[in-house]
Amino acid sequence: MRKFIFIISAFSFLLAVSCSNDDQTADAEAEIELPEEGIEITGAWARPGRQNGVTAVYMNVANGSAETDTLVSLSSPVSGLVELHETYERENDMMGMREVEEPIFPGKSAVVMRPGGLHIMLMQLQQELNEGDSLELTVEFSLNGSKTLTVPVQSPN
Ligand SMILES: [Cu+2]
Repeated sequence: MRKFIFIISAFSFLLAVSCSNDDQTADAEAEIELPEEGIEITGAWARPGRQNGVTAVYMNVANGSAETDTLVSLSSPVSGLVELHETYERENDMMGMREVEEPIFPGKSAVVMRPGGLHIMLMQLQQELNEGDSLELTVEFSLNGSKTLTVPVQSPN
């Protein structure tokens, strides 16, 4: 039963991504260069957010090594709780989001986070985040260790 739910959720996630996909984003995905080794994060940005509210961070995670890596933890000084979320389609064409239970980053490939798809959710914001601000985000992988990013706050578009 669990496996069945996983298949369904993976399918609706793909559906959601393909609906919001246009040729331009497909090109952008193809253009992400893999590093020769290790994990490289590019294109990170965050939406503005209110104090005590939530925001989302998007980025490209390119894994140039041959091995699949997994996400161990996420943290940010501006947030009380950080999770990797996926967007999925609920009943009645409503969109929902939920934590990714097994966040994997396959070797020799890139994972793209974007509005309407995968995103890093920052909850319990300790401060207001406006366009032009930036925030620190630490992403820890099991094989590639942790990386602390400075993420610019931008409005979508
Ligand atoms: Cu979310």
